[in-house]
Amino acid sequence: MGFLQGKRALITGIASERSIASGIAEAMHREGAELAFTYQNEKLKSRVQKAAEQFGSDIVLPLDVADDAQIQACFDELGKRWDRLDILVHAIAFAPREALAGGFLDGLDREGFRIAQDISAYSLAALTKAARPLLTGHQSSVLTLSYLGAERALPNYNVMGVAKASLEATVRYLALNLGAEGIRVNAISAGPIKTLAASGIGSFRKILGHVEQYAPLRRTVTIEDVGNVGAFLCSDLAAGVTGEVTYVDAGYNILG
Ligand code: 0WD
Repeated sequence: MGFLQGKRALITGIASERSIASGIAEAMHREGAELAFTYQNEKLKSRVQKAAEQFGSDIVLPLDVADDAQIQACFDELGKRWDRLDILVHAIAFAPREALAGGFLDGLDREGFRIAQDISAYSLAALTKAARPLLTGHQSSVLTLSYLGAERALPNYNVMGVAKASLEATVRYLALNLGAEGIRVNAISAGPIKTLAASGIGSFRKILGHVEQYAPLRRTVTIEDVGNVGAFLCSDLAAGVTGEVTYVDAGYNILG
C-alpha cells in the first residue's frame, strides 16, 4: 500500500509533462493518492486533461490565480466533488520576461514587480485561504515550490528572487496560523530543471552546467526527485514537519 493511500490532492501548475507539478502528480499517484487538476487557460486545458486521464482523474478545473472569482469557483466546484482535501500543491510562478533578463534594475518597473509578487507569492496565501474549509480539521498539507534565489542574490533571477523570498515567508506565516487546524505548510526549494518557466530566465543553461559541475551530487535534479520529496512532505510520514523549506537540489545550497 502506498503512503498516500486515501489522500486527495489538488495539483496546480501543470503546463507540460516536464512541469515540476507533473513529477509531483506522478509520485503522489504512485503512492495511492486520488488527484484533481487545474489549468491556467484554454491553451493548456487539453494538455492537463490528458495528464488527468493518465492519472485516472476526471476532475479538471480552470484556475488563473490572477482572478479572485476563479479561485473561489475552483474550490466551490472541488467541494461539490470532494467533501475534504488532504493535499494542495501550488506550483505556480510568473514574472514578465523583461524582468528576468539583465540586471535587477534593467527590467524593473512597478508592474513587473507587482505581477511577480501577485502570481508567485500572494497566490499561495489566496489558494490556501479558499481551500481552508476543505483542508481544516484533519491531517492535511500544502506544498509550494521555491528556489535558492529567495535567499541569495543570483544573476537574472531579479524580481522572481524577491517574490520567492516573499513566498517562503508566506509559508511560515501560513504554517503558524494553520497548524492548530491540522494543516501543515511546506516548500521545496528545487534545483534548476529545464521547464517552460525556467526557459524565461536568462543564462539558465549556464546555471544547469554550473550545478552539474559543482553540486555535491555532481548532477542536476529531476522532476522525479522533486516529486518523491513532495509526496513524502505531504504524507503523514512528515506529520511533524511544517513551515519548512526543504532543498531538493543535489546539495548545491550548502556550497560556500
Ligand atoms: O528550475 C526550475 N524549473 C524551478 C522551478 C526551480 C525551483 C523552483 N521552481 C518553481 C517555479 O518557480 C514554480 O513556482 O516550481 C514551480 C513550477 O514551475 P515549473 O514546473 O518549472 O514551470 P512550468 O512547467 O512552466 O509551470 C509553471 C506554471 C505555468 O506555466 P507557464 O510556463 O505557462 O507560465 O505555472 C502556471 C502555468 O501553468 N501559472 C499559472 N497558473 C495559474 N494562474 C499562472 C496563473 N496566473 N501563471 C503561471
